[in-house]
Amino acid sequence: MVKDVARQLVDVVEVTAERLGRLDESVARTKPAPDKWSIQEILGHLVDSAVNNHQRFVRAQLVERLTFPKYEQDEWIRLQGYNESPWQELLELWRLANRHLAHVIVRIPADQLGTLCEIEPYEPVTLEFLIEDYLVHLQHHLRQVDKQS
Ligand code: NI
Repeated sequence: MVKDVARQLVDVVEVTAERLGRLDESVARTKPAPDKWSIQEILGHLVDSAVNNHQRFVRAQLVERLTFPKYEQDEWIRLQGYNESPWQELLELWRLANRHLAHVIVRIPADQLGTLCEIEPYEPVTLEFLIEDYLVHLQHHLRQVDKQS
């Protein structure tokens, strides 16, 4: 149920933001290896995921079938300089972007959840799948953050 996803989303971001808020900025910015993301960069990637999915979740309700570009994740991180963002601001941006997304998700009418969404170059999936997968992706990266903090 997407309403469960929305509830879990709020719970997980509140608990995580509280915990990561106590993390030292220098730890958040440490890259475990030159080609690996720091905690800040992972959070930045999750902001990118939130803003892209925000667009998908709203746009999918306005069309018969959604076609939307993917985002080039490493390039997005590099271009936005996430490792130089103020840590507390980035964390707050992430927390609030997700709270808003939860607010959007609970308002999607049930009959819209089957709308097909094609995120190029992948096969089309339903809006419901995108919403569920959004949380799975977020949790995957939070486990990565756990290991690095
Ligand atoms: Ni990812």
